[in-house]
Amino acid sequence: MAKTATKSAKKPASKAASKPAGKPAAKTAAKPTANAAARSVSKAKAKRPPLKLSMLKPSVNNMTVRVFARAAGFDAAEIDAWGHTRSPEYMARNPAHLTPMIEDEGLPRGVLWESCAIMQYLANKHGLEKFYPKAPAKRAMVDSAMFYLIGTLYPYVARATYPALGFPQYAGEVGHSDAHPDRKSEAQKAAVAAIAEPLEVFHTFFRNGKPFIGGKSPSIADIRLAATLEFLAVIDYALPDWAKEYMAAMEKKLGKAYAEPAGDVRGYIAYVKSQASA
Ligand SMILES: N[C@@H](CCC(=O)N[C@@H](CS)C(=O)NCC(=O)O)C(=O)O
Repeated sequence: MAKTATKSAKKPASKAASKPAGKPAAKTAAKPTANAAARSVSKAKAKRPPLKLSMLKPSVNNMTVRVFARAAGFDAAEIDAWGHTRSPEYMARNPAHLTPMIEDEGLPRGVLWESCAIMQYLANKHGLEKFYPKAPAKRAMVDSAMFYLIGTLYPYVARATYPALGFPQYAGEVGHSDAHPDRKSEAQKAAVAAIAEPLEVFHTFFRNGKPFIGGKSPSIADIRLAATLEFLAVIDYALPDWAKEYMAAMEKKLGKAYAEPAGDVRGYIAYVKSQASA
């Protein structure tokens, strides 16, 4: 399932890598800054060591790590990888050509991709128990929520939103085929309908009456979930009240650490929506 999510998520950026999809993306990402790392320091005094992060601004996979880096107080040097993920230099380091990607000397291959793995690694390395509890049982629930998201919820979200976002879907799917537009529309609607069940699981099972999956404060699973739900705005998905309140609580709790990267995703969505209604 994770493979599915990865494949589905690769596509948009593949396209993005060769052809920027829209104005905000162009604004935010078309100016390649791969060689000119833009410092993005959270307003709060950075307490962690510098972090080199290759990212794409319109992506919720990237938003996840960008929010975490800010919330955890890393001094993140964000490198806009727009248009560079398939370059020989990038692929020499990261043959999966994916973002987000961090560079860290402590890693066997010097780099790490996959948003959840990055947050787990950084939390482990720097003892950030607030975001990723150490106790095995508590940690297992955070891991379970993240795997469930990547393996089950995200593929539905991708199939439901990528057509509207202008991102291609992955090989083998109706949306990727040359099927009649009606068939593609049916497939998209089926994916939209499928979102409700896993969404409810996050609410009833993982949150289980608590404000966040992590309890009183957001865990890395909460950051991953809230960022993922941001994409649903592109299809005006009717989020249940609890989910709206949950996202608002995430933003309130994390402040600019959440709002700043979310602003890039929201800006992209606003742009594609304005294009669709033009
Ligand atoms: N499951 C991965 C998905 C990562 C991913 O698909 N990244 C896309 C952007 S959303 C990417 O960088 N694609 C670039 C490419 O394929 O060239 C994660 O959570 O980090």
